[in-house]
Amino acid sequence: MERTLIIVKPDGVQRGLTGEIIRRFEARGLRIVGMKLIQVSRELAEKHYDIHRERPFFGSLVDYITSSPVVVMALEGTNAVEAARGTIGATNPAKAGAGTIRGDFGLEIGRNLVHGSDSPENGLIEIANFFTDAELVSWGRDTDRWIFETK
Ligand code: D4T
Repeated sequence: MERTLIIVKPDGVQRGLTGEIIRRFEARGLRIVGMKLIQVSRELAEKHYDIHRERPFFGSLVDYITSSPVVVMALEGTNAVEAARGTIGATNPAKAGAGTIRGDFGLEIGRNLVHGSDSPENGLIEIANFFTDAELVSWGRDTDRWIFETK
């Protein structure tokens, strides 16, 4: 089943929104298969944001994600990547719709609260960057058949 990496960024953790953010993904039906609070190193941040290395905001992006602890989650479900990005909202919170995490809790692009992988391929790569195999749990919920039609 498709997997995506979610990061509750430093502003989300500092503002006490971690529980609310996790709640939204759980309510959506996504299954948590990995979760931990970590301090991201500059090395890991630069690896995670490598695609943005040449962009003018790269430095501030790395400073931001390493500025305070984050909560990282590996989530699993049908169309997990697209579903999570819908729940997160547009990159710039100013343009994110009401009802999305960024639309409900954010104002600025450099404080956009949460990261979600942008493709199933990147989901697997990013999860492997943040989690060891031993930290990921394959399990089933008793509610899965009420969320996944094929279960
Ligand atoms: P992430 O990767 O954090 O989930 O964000 P998105 O997938 O929605 O957006 P992105 O990869 O295009 O941007 C990554 C990260 O960079 C910040 N950013 C982006 C910024 O500070 N200024 C900018 O102009 C852009 C495009 C916000 C998210």
